[in-house]
Parts: sequence; C-alpha cells; structure tokens
Amino acid sequence: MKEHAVAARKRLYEKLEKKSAALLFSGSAPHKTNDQNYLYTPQRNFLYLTNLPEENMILLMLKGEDTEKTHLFIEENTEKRVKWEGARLTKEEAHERSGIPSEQIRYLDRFDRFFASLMHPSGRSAIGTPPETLYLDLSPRSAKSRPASLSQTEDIREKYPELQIRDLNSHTAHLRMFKSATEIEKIKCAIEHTRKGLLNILANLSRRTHEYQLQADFLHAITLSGSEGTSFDTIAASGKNATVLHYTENKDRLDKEALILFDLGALHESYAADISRTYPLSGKYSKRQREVYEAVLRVQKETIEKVRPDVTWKDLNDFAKDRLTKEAQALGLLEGEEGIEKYCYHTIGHFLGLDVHDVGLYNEPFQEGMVLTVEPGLYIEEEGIGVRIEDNILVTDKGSLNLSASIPKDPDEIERIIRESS
Ligand SMILES: [Mn+2]
Repeated sequence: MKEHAVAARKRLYEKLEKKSAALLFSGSAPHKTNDQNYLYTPQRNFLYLTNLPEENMILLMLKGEDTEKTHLFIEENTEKRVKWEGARLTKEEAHERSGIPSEQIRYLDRFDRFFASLMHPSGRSAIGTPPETLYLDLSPRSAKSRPASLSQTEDIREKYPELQIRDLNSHTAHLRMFKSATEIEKIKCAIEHTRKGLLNILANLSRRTHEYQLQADFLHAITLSGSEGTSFDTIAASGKNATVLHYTENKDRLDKEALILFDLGALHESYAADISRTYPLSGKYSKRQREVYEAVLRVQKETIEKVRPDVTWKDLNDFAKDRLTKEAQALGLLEGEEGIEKYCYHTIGHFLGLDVHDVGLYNEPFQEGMVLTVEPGLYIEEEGIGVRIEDNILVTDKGSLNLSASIPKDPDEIERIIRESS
C-alpha cells in the first residue's frame, strides 16, 4: 500500500504545473457532544496520496522547475495524548507507511515557519523555488458547505495573496478513477465482508421482528469478519419504506408479507463495498413480488452486460431506463413510453472506491480499471413494493467482471437459503 501511495504521488506530480505546491489536510473528527467527537474518517485524497489514516496531518507537495519534493507534518506525541488517546504515528512509522523520506517529516508546529521560508527564501533556509500556484482540495461536501481546505488555509491566503489558488480535485478525481491492483483487492475484501453480512441477514431473517435487528445482524457479521465498519448508513427498508431511497431509520416492525430491501456495505482499509439485495420476509416471494423482482433482475443483468471500455454513463443510463420502461409496461405500471421516473427515480450507478459515491469524471467513457455499481430498481409505492439489486463491477480490457457475483441474487437460491436456515 505504501507503493500505491508513492505511485499516486508520482502520477499527481505529472499533472501539477511547474512552480506549484499542493496542500492537503488529513482533517479531524468533528465534535459530537461534550467531550466526545465523532469517529474520525480519513480525508480521502489525503489518504490516497499518503496511506496515512490519521488525524491532523498536513501534506505539502512541491513541484519546482525540475524538482519534486514531498513534505509531511504530523502531530507530536505528548505524554497526555499517549495516555488518553493512544500514540500517534512517529516520524519513522509515518515514513514506513507513506514512503515519504524521514528527513522530510516534521512536527505540525513547524509548518508556518516552513511555509514562510518557502515563500520568502533567504540563503541558508531556502527550501526551493517559491510556488506561484497553490493547489487545494476545493471539493465542497455539499452545495452549501465551504471546502474545508479553504478555511484551513485562510491564514496562508491572507499572507501570500500572490499565490494563485487552483482546485486539486479534478486531478485527484482523475487518478482515483483508475484502481490499482492493491485497491481492487481491498474492494474485493470489502465485498467479501458484505457477503458474510448479507448471509447472516438471510440466516436470521425468519426470526427477527424489526428492521434494526437485521441491521445488527449485518454489523455483527462484518465486524467478526474483520471489517472496520459500514461504508455508509445501512438501509434495511421493509415494505413501503423501500420506496424511500435513503431510509436509514430502520425502526419499523417487519410485516411478514412484505419484501425488505437492504442497501449496505462494509469497509476494508477505507475501501467501500455497496450492495443492494431485496428479500421476502415470509421466505417466499409472492407472485407479484417475484414478477417485480425478476423484472429488476433482468434489467440489472443486461445492464451489467453492457459495461465495457468506451461505454459512457449516459449509454448505461439510457439503456437501463428503456429496459425499465419496458418492464414497467409488462407489469401494468405504465402504458406508454413516458413516466418511468415515477417508479425509478435515481440513476443506474456510480463509481466506487474510497468514497462510496466515488469521485471520477462522469462524462468520460469507461476504461479498464474503473469500478462502478449497477443498481436498477423499481419502487411501487401504491403496492408497498420496492426492489433494488446492486452489484459492484470492474471494467476490464474487453468487458467487465462482477466483483460481487458470489452474493446470491437468484430468487430461487435466496428462498432456498432462507428455508435451510429457518
Ligand atoms: Mn450504490
């Protein structure tokens, strides 16, 4: 994984302008209540470039006329911190994990002075050519929120208004679209945890009474399997709840006649799986439930077949929408060609990686090494039926590979597994 980070930095340097600096922060856990914080989630671009999943670090990548030098700033271990929170990585450990030379790793309190001498070099302390361009991660978390790195660099931008600020994100998004063999292995591990979680759900399906219990069955199994947790809030949506796309309350009592839709995933070393399956709570799909389920399954399989290099997201979305329209007509939901948005109100999929909805250039044709989800659904509110089936697909040189093919989705197999475990 160290090799992966070294290679990622090398590829990023190729994209940066000469006489520039890229500045990335690892972030810190947001405050929750009183003296508690939320669990820390590593800032994804920082993690990608360093392999260091730790709070309060700064990465500074300097590109001169013909030099490239990476500097890292880390927190110093204090006796109190070691006793209360555990030890931070030492310089040597940070070097081991990131491949950044030890002599270029300093403590955080040195950062301001270091940056000042970079900008205003004077003989002895000259670090290199002063950068003219400063790349920051300017991807906003939402339309309303301000990118975190803007706040974190306020001071720098005030002191050095001559620095031209550029967004690093289009470059990192482009790099992160293509998964290395190491990354694909991690996604496969995340999928394997998820498979065990879903099998544990199936094994307990007939004896649970509430949605949250099945959510717990999933968490239990993936934790035992070695996953550090879920890649997003588990959706365990029975009956009509399945028609709410991001239903995560999981509080309702289970109606044995209903279907339950799970959209969930485990993490493996910060890489995500994202799988959806829809099971019959009675252990057997009713005639109508099976009709709808098989319609979605056909569309899903045919859409996966379409994934190959040079196909675009638009091609895939258009294809799936046409197929869903035909299926909705056959199910008696639609009469003409219009109106599928009533029964399927999301797009067919997204890139998958360090982020569940991973970064990437959604207008570019697929190429080998990309990983994406294919997840058609039909949501019939008036019938209390919501079905979504989602797999994780790797684009290969000539076609694609379904990385989650081992997670059962055939309706007969699902019924058999429930029957055998009840
Ligand atoms: Mn998804």
